[in-house]
Amino acid sequence: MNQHCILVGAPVDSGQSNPGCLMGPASYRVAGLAATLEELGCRVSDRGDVTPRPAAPLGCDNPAVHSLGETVAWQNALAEAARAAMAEGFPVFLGGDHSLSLGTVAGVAAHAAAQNRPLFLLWLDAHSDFHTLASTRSGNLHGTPVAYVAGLGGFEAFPPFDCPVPAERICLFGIRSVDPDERAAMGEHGLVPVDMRELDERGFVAPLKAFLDRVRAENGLLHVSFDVDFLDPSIAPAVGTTVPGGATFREAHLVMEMLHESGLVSSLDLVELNPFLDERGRTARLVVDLTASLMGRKVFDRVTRSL
Ligand code: 4U7
Ligand code: MN
Ligand code: MN
Ligand code: MN
Repeated sequence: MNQHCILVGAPVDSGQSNPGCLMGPASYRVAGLAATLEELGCRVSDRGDVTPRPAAPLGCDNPAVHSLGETVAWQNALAEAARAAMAEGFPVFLGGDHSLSLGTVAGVAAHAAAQNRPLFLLWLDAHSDFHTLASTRSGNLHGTPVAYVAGLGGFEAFPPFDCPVPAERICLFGIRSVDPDERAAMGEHGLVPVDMRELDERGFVAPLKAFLDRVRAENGLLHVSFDVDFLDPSIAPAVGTTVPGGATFREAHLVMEMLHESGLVSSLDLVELNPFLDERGRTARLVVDLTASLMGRKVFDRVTRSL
């Protein structure tokens, strides 16, 4: 794989209330992400961490919402960094909590629009992240990025997003925690997630393949947003919002291997790792290994058996 991987650190911690995600980029670097990608034949440029401009305090009608000004400052800085990185190669955004995708997806979408190509979004997550500023009860903005990039109203405090991703180009995959307001909003918007129940019944291959076939048919760009809580907490303890019943080790690698084989992925977020909650770096190392699978490493070489 001769990709030019651009590592962009996004130590965002303002989108939730469990401090520690700001250590994520450092943890991936310590776990050897750059060297791992180089071993696979990628050219790697580590651009260091993005620094937002000083945040102006911002408020909104929902008193639960916190750190709005800070999150908007990150969003602006990351949208700019994402757009620049897309012009150069394959960006890997090292989070940071999931509010960073408010910025990365905005930047990637602007790039796709300039190229006149449709943008598709694969959201690997336990949660649907479909809250608006009005509906969030926790006030944690890492629960809002899908609604924002889908173009829902109720984001007046945020920079306007003029190239929303239509529902049929968004695949929420691995979902097992949806709040009532999110469920209602998804229903109104026509967004049908691929939840864990569906994956239990149909397996991981058929639903993922169906989505990838649509990306290919429309010559789309594909942004993958990988929330570490997509994984089962037994293999990935370093997240603030664990939900039981997540993807196993092999299920997650299979997703990444299929993504590699598709050749369709054009950018990647790695979000929600909280190294403060990790056990001797095992979650960080697992995410590095999953990224390696996405970039072409085979965990198990396929054995051809002759009968
Ligand atoms: B993540 C939650 F209530 N829905 O709004 C909320 F369950 O980026 C969780 O997917 C949001 O980790 C999780 O706070 C956001 C909660
Ligand atoms: Mn999540
Ligand atoms: Mn998320
Ligand atoms: Mn989380």
